[in-house]
Amino acid sequence: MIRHDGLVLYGNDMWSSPYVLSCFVALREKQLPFTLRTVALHEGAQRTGDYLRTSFTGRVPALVDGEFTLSESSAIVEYLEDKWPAPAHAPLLPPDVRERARARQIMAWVRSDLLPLREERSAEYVFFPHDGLRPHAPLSTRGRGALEKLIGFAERVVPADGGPLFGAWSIADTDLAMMLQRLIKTGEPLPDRLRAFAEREWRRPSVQAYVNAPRPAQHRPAAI
Ligand SMILES: N[C@@H](CCC(=O)N[C@@H](CS)C(=O)NCC(=O)O)C(=O)O
Repeated sequence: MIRHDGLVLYGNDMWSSPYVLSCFVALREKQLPFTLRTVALHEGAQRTGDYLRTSFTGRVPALVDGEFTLSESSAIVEYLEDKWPAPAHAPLLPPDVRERARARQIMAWVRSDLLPLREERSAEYVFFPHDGLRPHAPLSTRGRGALEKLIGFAERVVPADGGPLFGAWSIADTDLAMMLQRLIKTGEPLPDRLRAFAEREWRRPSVQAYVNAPRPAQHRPAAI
């Protein structure tokens, strides 16, 4: 039997990282017991020797599985999927090889594109009350371009009923919903189908466990 009692997930102490969210949801969906340890990014704790011995990148998330450590959220998700596969554990990716590839396409895309949107509609607006945050300015031309790209892409992949992207839940649903929540929480109009998709995904218990985690009342930005 594979041991999995040493799992530790490192996340930021503000609980506002979309990348940690993805790994947290993956662990919860697989029903793997784990400890979440927080790293104070605003104090630069990710750049100290202690954390750098655990994390290859000096960023969150990082996963510790016994002697093994891993950074990069998509690598962590894939590791969990490989080590604790379906049917013994809930799948994180669709069973069909092409749908798995398409799910990975979405995962890679939300992590590598839409930078102006990620900057101008930061994840803090999703996880913190807005009265403690710098008010968000209207989107710049680049930000609006990224918004239009996101909506156009999402309209191609979200089913008409706003249900899961590949017939059953996958971690790509969480990743895409996180990106759409940046718009919902900052009052941008969204097509009904996309709003329904993102709000349904947000009600998922594994996502709610992250959304409702006890976090500091006041957001403190990361040092970088
Ligand atoms: N590509 C990485 C991105 C991780 C990342 O950017 N983490 C941010 C928090 S959301 C971080 O640790 N920032 C602190 C720093 O870079 O010093 C992943 O998917 O895990």
